Amino acid sequence: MNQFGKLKDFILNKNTLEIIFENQSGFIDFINDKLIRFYEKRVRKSQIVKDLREDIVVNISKVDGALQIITSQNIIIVKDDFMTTIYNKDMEEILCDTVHVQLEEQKGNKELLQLEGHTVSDEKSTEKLITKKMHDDEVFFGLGEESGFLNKRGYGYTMWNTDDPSTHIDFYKSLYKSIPFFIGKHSKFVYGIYLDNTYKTNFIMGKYDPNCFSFGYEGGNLDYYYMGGSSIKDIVETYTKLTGRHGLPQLWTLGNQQSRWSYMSKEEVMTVVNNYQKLQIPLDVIHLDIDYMEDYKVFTTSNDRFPNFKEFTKELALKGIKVVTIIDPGVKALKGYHVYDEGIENNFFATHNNEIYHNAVWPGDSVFPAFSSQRVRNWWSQKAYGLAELGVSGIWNDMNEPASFNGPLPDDVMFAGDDGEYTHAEVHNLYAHYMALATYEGLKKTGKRPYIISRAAFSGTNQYSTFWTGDNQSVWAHLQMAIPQMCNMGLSGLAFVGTDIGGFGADTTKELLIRWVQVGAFSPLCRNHSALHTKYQEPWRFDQETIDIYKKYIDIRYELVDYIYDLFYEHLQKGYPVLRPLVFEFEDDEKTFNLNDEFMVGEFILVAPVVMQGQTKKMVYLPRGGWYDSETKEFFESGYHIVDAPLNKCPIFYKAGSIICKRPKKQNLDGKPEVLILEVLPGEGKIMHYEDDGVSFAYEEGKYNQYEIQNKDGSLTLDLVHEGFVSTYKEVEIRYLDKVVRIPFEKNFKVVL
Ligand code: MIG
Repeated sequence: MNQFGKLKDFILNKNTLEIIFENQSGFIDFINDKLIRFYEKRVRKSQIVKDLREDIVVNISKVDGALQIITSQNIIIVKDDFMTTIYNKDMEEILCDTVHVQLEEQKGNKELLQLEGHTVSDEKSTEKLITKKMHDDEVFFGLGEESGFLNKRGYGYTMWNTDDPSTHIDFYKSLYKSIPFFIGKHSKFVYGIYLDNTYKTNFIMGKYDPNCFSFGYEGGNLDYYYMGGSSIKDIVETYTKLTGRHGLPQLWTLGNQQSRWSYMSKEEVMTVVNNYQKLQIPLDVIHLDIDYMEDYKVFTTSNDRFPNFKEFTKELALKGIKVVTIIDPGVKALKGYHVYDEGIENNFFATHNNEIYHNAVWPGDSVFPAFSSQRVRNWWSQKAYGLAELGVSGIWNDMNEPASFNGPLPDDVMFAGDDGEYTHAEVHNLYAHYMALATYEGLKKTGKRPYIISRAAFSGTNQYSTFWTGDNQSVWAHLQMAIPQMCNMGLSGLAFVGTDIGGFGADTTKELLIRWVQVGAFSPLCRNHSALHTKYQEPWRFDQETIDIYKKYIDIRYELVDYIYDLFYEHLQKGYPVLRPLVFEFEDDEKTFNLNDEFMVGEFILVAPVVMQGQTKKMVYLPRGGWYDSETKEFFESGYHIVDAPLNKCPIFYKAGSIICKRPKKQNLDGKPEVLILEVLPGEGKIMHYEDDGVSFAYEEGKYNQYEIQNKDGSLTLDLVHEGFVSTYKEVEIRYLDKVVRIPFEKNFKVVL
């Protein structure tokens, strides 16, 4: 692309370098040691990134008609047409602009371009491409929830939030979420790229041309961030600092959640809850799908099916159960319906050719709030707060791509914004983002940490919401895909994620449900959900064995809730995901690069689930260091092992040196435990254990405790390193292989194991 032309001159103004080319200027911001932004002048400022600028020193000189830029970490060469190469200090190449040879050769070959996922129209292709050299050993991770495998090399994706109800398969180009961020890794280098552009963007990771990968944008401006560092952890830390992290969740949101499209009445819900309690399978949350509403009108409740809604939520609260209700963005176009009337009166809805834009969703003829405007968000947040006043504890945002039944919204549907009006082309990918923000602002008025579950997302939406992967199916391929999907979401800043346990569409089987809960119990979001007209899939819908195994894994989940909660605190501090691929912990081990059927929860727990029908043995790869079977405490060296995995066993390993915080089993997460259980394995390890009220924002004022716990030289020490909360702990139980020690809880102690 000759967008920029010959390099002429440059101006350095603090951290910003303007490079004057013959056609237009290109800019580089040296934000900090790990973050460099490449861009052209934007029409509108970014709606996503945070300002992380620090004072740093750069040296610039002109060498042979190119610019040579020296920073504390890198040497960067910029040539004509803004062609840029980033090196380390020893002039080893990390990332290098190149020409997309095949694309250049095939100019005019519409078919190839289209195959690669680029938009080609007869008049003009609006896509602009950035193409980089792909190294032979280069692998790619990230890009959010896209389908397929952990390593994205050889695949292509389009970032355009999409609700496509057909079965999600490997070569799917777009799912519900758009996260234009990836991690590249080759030889000894690792880097991240975030393309800060909300229009439709394409990421073609060496799909056709083995020498290069490219990312392109179909509107807006060139604007991307290069993240450097020495590890994937560094890159994820920087990316999540740039786009935001999830705050601490309320503790109960880590509990078991049961959903169905739909539980059709109060009685049905009560039966589900009573069954759970009778079977003593822990449960904290019931989700209500669209049929709790009156005619699918958002912010109404059906008097027939759920009379006296407030009493209903109160009754459930007494049983220790929280209610989450679904909310769709589409507002039924019906005079006399208050949400519609208020929206019309105040111009809250999107327009097309200066008329209110209509499409159809569940309520039939519907209109779409312009969440990109603060006025609209204020209004919507009041409505969300209204639900909280009815005793609703969390909101489930569905259909927020936005989905529409009468064809897609035209590109020139207009949405009000805080920075002028936006076209649908520009703001489509942010629709869910702003809807989540509005919902967040509403639920925050309760003083509690908002719980929102969203289907669609953009980079940064994770500050307000948790996510599920939308409409999977009850097929083994989707259980298999759940693992790389959740791993890549975690690497892409989405910390609180899960898949519909048992699968949403189609009929699940006993075996599939069991294998799925063995994954779901370790997913940050643990929810069983299924579609209308499919087989019911609560744990008791099969046989006693299913109940027993389901209970076993939900019990394990509840024991591990504090371990998981600690990981959310770690996420807030460093941006690390709760559920992570092995490559996140062992990136120098190439056997982890394409490992799609194992994952880690934090640094200590390795989960190796069976994801194949009929399998009762599992080939497990264990990276360096020793590992212990979580049930038998049998020791395993690193390497490949074939382990037993009968239906009632998901192979789980604790890393040598692990300290795993557990709590006694209970039916739900109300109240705080009095016993701190520490499961300790031989070796060396260290954790920060975090304790607070699990509900409010008081932790932001320091009202929490933090304990440093160390496992070293055959002893275990605990030290209170931050005190701001009255601990409920009275006792500590230390489990060390087959030994159990109980001691009174103290703020500092040392126990010889
Ligand atoms: O067009 O609300 O992904 O979880 O049960 C289907 C009904 C609409 C899609 C969601 C699914 C939910 C369903 N919804």
